[in-house]
Amino acid sequence: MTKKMDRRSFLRASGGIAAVATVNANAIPLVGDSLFNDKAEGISASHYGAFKTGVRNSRFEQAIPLEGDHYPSTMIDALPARTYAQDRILYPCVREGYLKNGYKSDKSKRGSDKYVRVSWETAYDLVANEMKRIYKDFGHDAIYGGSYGWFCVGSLNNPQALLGRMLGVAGGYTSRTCTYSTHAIRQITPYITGTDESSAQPTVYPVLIENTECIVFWGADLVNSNQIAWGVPDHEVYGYLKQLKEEAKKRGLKFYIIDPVYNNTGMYFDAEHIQVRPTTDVALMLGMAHYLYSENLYSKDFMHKYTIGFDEFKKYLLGESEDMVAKTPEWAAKICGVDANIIKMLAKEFVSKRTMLMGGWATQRAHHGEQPNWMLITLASMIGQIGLPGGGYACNYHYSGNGVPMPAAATGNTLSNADANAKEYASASPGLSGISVKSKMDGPWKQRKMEVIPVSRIVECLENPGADYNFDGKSYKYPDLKMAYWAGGNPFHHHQDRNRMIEAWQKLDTFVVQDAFWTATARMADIVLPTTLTTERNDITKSQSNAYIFAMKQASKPYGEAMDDFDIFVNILRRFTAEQVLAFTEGKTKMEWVKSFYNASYAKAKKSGVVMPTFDEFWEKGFVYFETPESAKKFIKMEGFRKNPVINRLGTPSGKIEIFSKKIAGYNYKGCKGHPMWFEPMEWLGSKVAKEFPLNLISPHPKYRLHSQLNNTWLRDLEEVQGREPIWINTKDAQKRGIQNGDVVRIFNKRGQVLGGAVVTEAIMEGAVRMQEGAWYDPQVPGKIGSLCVHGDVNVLTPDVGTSELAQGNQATALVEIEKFKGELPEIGIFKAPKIKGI
Ligand SMILES: Nc1nc2c(c(=O)[nH]1)N[C@H]1C(S)=C(S)[C@@H](COP(=O)(O)OP(=O)(O)OC[C@H]3O[C@@H](n4cnc5c(=O)[nH]c(N)nc54)[C@H](O)[C@@H]3O)O[C@H]1N2
Ligand SMILES: Nc1nc2c(c(=O)[nH]1)N[C@H]1C(S)=C(S)[C@@H](COP(=O)(O)OP(=O)(O)OC[C@H]3O[C@@H](n4cnc5c(=O)[nH]c(N)nc54)[C@H](O)[C@@H]3O)O[C@H]1N2
Ligand SMILES: [Mo]
Repeated sequence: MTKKMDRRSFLRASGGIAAVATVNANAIPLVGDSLFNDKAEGISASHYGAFKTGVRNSRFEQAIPLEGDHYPSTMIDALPARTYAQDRILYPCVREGYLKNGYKSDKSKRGSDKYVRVSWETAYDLVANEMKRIYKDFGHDAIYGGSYGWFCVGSLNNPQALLGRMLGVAGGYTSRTCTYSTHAIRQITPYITGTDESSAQPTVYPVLIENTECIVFWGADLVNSNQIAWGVPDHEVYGYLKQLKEEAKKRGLKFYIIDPVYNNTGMYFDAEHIQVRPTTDVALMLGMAHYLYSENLYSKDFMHKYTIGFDEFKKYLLGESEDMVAKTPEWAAKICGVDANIIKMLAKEFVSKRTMLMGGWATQRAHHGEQPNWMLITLASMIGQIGLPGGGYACNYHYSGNGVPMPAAATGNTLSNADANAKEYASASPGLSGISVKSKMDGPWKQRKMEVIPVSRIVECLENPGADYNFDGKSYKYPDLKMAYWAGGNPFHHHQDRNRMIEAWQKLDTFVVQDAFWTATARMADIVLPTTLTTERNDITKSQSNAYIFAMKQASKPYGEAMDDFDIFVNILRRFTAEQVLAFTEGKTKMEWVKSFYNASYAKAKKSGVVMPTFDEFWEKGFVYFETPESAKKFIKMEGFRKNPVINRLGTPSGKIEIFSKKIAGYNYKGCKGHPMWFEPMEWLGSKVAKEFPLNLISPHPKYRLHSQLNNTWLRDLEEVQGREPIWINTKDAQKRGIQNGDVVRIFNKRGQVLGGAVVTEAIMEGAVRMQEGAWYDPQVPGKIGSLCVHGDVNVLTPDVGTSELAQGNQATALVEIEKFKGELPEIGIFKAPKIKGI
């Protein structure tokens, strides 16, 4: 019998090892009270935060943020509503034409065909038989299982990792590399600084609060996008943002926002708005660089000691190479729309104050998106404050609470948030999150087969089977895909150029979708499999900050016939062999897996001298909390490199910041050369296309959704205009078109057309319009290519063209025209489940 452990015995002095955090049972946040609870108190977690579950009549009716959540997000409140949304998938369904004719069905019927309810047994048979046919006739790489997307948190029920594991065990598949978030930045920055700058740890906030004099939000909306995290957020970052704001009052800390939009962060900090035309930031930075150089204001010492290749870049900057044009502030002003005198003022200010440049990711989600981050690092180098307290740059303050001091994962919290943001090909490999299973796969499966494509090239791959393409210095061949299996992502939201995509998708014999809701993606599937939501199953996860491990306890029964992703995959493998089932489950039940993840952390913690509660104690309490060591509050990005660039050389060939990269120059790419450059994007306000489509649309991340998630709840009411996704338009642009605030408008270009609700505002600059990503695609004529999307899916309008041969990344901007919508307003149909035969 285990004696109930004294809480204090969890507490342990760090024993002189500063980096080791402790488990602190006393500092544990209590949870708020539920209004109603008819069962044992539950706790669960999400990308929006951890919460306590309020249950009544066996229904999950309330999500109460944990007290440990410093600034709970509104999105948490909508979790019960989404559980019982009208568009939840109740039963496995098959498209009528597919049920009759299988893989020989008429694929142009996808989107318009009826669905038929089938039993789970029939659904499993259909999936397994089709996989077997494809393996036999076409080989493993004909099945696409990349399945990108923001599935719910949970170390066990990670559908993407589980799908990879199932397909790996069954016979292999084609997966993906990169993410829609960081496609260009994560490909280019390792060449420049030796690190993927999208995930590199930035200088922590306490250091900024003490030292920084000027903060630049450069296409970064910290106040909005920190609401969510890839793991579970505790929103501690908002406390630091508040301190920064207070600091500004005390000692004149200055804030700039460089953005076409006066975004949430600009407003919060009352920042000075520099209106830059979309996708022209590189020109703006070049203008600053030219001024710093010609006025002799830049740090020669830094350039000399810590960078290479300034000479090659300088020739370009001064107009002595490439286009032979000097990149003066006046040159830049014509492109980016910022007055030359302001460009000079900014450059002078940044170099004379302790300045932190905070870059976001929208600038790299554009044609030639490799350039902005390279140029930002070049500019920061010229400013010369990299590695100093509060100066330099970072490209991820806007994301997942980065910049908040946190306990190192070495303290025992080994649970992983990995996989969808997999860094290398290898880490996209099958494996339950939190544990590597590769080494455990014995038998015939150890030759697990997996190919990859860059994630955003999926449509190009479908259109060009067998074709060669360039990526990151090498040439590859697109596989000939026959089947795609999606679990935990929403490609008919996240991918660009919807109409082209619908046509390309017809190339697939079979499309399987596993989701909880009738998303636009599910409605394009041949086989639809309903999954549980997190509050309907048991799991375990950690906070993004490493400060917590959370128990995720089932609050209500699975809705309809929904099954856990894990069980769906086991049942498919049962159609293969018992050995394969065992390779997948390793003989463990789901709860045994959950326990094993906890125990792995427990063992690791013990090694570093931290005693965690036993699994049973943890499960009862609902969480473990690790304290942040003082040392973590002092972290300065690249401090070591600055102090000693020889010992702490960067992971680049030269060991320094590469303003010129011999490697990249050697690839001889048209769209990415040896140093950062201004390339004209395919569509921008200065291009020919702008004559016909004169407004530059940008598509940032939504305030009241996680991409498309939660759009099927009352959160829509907080923003929508006449039931349509809002589109922000400047007063002058609206006037020219006779558009008033609150009008329904039609937004169109050569790729397609959508309806939106006009928000006429000065918060967006003239010439630009803004529509958030993630509104559900709702074609007036379902399945029809070119049909008007009546709800406002921005990806009907965006182009699907890679950033360049280097990163092959996705874009999020486009040129469009807008007119007032006349005629009868079409109804929104996407949030009701389709009519299903057999019910
Ligand atoms: N125009 C434009 N497009 C963009 C962007 C942009 O800025 N502009 N941003 C891009 C970026 S950065 C991203 S990350 C992508 C996001 O694209 P996605 O991650 O694909 O979008 P989500 O809406 O989060 O889709 C997640 C889906 O997983 C389902 N799901 C959740 N939990 C589970 C589960 O446990 N099991 C199963 N089987 N399913 C589950 C949800 O119901 C939902 O349908 O969009 C990209 N697209
Ligand atoms: N609430 C909420 N938070 C989220 C998400 C969500 O869906 N909802 N998604 C999460 C995910 S997956 C990701 S990848 C991150 C995304 O993080 P980001 O990619 O950084 O976020 P975005 O909202 O796309 O863009 C940030 C800012 O860039 C501006 N911008 C757009 N184009 C340009 C340009 O050409 N130049 C300049 N200077 N600025 C420009 C936008 O107006 C916006 O203010 O956010 C994460 N956080
Ligand atoms: Mo993302």
